[in-house]
Amino acid sequence: MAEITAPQSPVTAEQFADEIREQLKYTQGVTVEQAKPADVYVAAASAVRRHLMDSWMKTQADMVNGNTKAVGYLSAEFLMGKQLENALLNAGLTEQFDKAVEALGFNAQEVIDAEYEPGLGNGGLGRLAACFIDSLASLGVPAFGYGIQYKYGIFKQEFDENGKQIETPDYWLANEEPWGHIDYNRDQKVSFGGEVVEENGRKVWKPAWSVRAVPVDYMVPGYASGRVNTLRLWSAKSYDEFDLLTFNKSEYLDAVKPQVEAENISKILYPEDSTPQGKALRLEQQYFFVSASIHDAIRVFYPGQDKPDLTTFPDKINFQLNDTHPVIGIPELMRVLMDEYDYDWDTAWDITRRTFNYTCHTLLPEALEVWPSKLIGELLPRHLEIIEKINDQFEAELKAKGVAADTIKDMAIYTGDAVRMAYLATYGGSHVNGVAELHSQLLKDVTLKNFSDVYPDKFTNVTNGVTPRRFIKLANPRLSDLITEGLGTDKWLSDLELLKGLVPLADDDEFVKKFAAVKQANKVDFSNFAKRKYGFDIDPNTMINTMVKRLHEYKRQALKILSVIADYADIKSGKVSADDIMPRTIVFGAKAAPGYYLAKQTIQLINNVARVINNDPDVKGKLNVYFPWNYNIELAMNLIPATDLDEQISQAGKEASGTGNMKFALNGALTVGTLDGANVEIRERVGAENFFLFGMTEPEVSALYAKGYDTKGLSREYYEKDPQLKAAIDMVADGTFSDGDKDTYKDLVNDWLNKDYFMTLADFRAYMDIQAQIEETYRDPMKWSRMAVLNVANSGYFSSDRSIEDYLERIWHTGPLK
Ligand code: 26M
Repeated sequence: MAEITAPQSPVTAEQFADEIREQLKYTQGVTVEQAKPADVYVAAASAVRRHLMDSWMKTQADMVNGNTKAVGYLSAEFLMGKQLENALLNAGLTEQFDKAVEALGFNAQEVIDAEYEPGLGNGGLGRLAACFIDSLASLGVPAFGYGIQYKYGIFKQEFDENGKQIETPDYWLANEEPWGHIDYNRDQKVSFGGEVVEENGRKVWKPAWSVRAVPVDYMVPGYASGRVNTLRLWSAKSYDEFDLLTFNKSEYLDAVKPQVEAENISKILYPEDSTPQGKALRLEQQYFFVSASIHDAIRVFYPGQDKPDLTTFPDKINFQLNDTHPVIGIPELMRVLMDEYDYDWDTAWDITRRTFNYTCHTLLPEALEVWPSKLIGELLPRHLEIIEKINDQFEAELKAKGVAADTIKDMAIYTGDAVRMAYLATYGGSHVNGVAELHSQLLKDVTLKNFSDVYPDKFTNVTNGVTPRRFIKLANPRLSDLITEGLGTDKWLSDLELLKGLVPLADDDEFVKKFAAVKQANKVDFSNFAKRKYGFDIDPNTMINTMVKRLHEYKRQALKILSVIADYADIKSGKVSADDIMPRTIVFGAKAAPGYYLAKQTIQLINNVARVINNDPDVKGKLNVYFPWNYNIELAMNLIPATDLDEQISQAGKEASGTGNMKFALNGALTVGTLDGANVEIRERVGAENFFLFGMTEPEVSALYAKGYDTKGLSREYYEKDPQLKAAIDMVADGTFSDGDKDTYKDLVNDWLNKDYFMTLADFRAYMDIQAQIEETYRDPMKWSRMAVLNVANSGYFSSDRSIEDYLERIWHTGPLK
């Protein structure tokens, strides 16, 4: 029997059932007989929360009293996923819940499913934040996640009858939400606009308007740590509500206008995840949550003190800036220290610099936020002054270090017209990190080269990771049991490198067969899930080949769909017989930013390729394409464990890390991928022979740009020279996937033939070749499964626990509560 160390609550299933009954009766006012699964969900959630309460309070007390520095993870996004299952696991109540709910006459899965998934993030960056706060709690590190409780999360994606993406609002708070606790007594005032005046030789900011930031607290229970941290999401309320009480103006309806405007600040998550637009509301959101969080941290760590010694602030808490979105926190802390607490500039700067660190999540220059000075000046006039002064000091520092004048100009934080947030973050904090080794290297060599030349010691790498609790234990219980059986312990859930112990089992045919059976059972489950949720008929006896991620040109969903079209064209032309094709089901999941035209065209193309191919009798069911709409955490948790082959095919040098790639490898999918982001490190660890590598490397990509690939239209040569590629593109152009209309995809086709910035065409041949090799391998099931076992066994490094340990050692210099 395996050694089981998972947390166990002392409460019995019967007692837990009683607790649910109590909640139903005394809080919700429904009898068990009247209750629906959604009622039981709310009751169970409230009951679990009660179980976590003591640990939560103790963790907070220890954090304030203790001698361990805390972490404040400042992030505009936390993509948490459903909470109940995770809370039950970490509270040690999973079994009791299952039994209690059955005893009450309900189906456990139905109760779990009744939770509405909060979508307070766009993609990788938001999900990473969620994995990180899980790991911080599981490691017992005192931490706050600080963000925004958007009223509307990422849009719900639907497809219209033409296969086009339709966005509908995600009003996730339409039903009772039992997790967030609104704490009106711990609000903060956040001000905007107005002007800066001189009074008695001091700068005084006279803001024009203020909003009330009200914290909504979510428990973040650690796994097997006994610790429960806090995710504090700010919600914007109007102070004018108070004014309304004494309202006596004539325009009654106009009176609520300011209130509506204030509450707009936390109304909606921006659905763009690159090429940020300089929108005032977005800057308001950023300042809103960052200012409230900084003041909150001061209140938490110096309780009841009017004149706290804030020179110790960086010893109490370090703020991690999750991308540039919270970087306005740097001038804000300067302002707070100087204007609210009377520190001089140099002291304030020293404190600020020791408080912040910055994580960059991109390589695309257009994704680095740059704010127009005019906008900052209107919204935050005092901050603009401070930024200008930071820039003056920075230029003087560079000059003193002997940096050339034109380089200093290139490095400007404040250009006169604009403020470059990545530069402000790099200068204003202690450390800068990228999110995978290749990414961190490219940051030093390209994106932030000048900064790395002047401040080489600031730069470091922390490779991303994912939480094994949600993405193995909860998502893939069968594999979890098999791992525990194979290792003889379940300790791997808090020490994922223990998966290495599975390496010898890759040579044990019995184990490999069990592993294959787990995958097969997961595929059957997924097929049922897809039928229930989407009405799809997925054959679980085909290879499940998945590409899920935001839709971006650089991620190259276009490369995948062109390869499918090429295979289809081969069947239609009789070059290949459908009988010889290895049966495959290709599953896409992707949301496009609402204003991203080519991304939306790609979605439309994929949907129509699916429609045509899935219904063509010539294909004989050998090639199938499905595009479940509204990819989210729930779909990920169902699809990843069922996947045989995962696509990570971004153009080399563009994907900062990727985290889906890690989830798939840990769930025993093989990867077809480029040498990009964390793929590089995954391949190193699982072994080159267990990874399907193809395509140009980053230096090769750079060399091809230097030849003028995108500017001289070189992609057309690839089209002309490769008949299979030509056939595929021609098929898109000739209306095969648009009922004969030749215009539907003309912009997409035009881009491929004349620009193709992300070199889809240049990598096409290599991609087709590797797919042929993949088919050959898949035809040997034992070989494939052995490779998959080795992927699982060697991916323990990609736990977010390891990422957090790297942050602790390299950046935060702190550790668990004592
Ligand atoms: C910025 C300004 C205005 C509106 C939206 C944004 C914005 C929001 C999200 C910009 C970027 C956003 O996310 C970027 C992102 O998800 N990056 C991904 O981060 C992952 C975690 O590090 C990496 O694994 C991915 O490679 C990287 O693309």
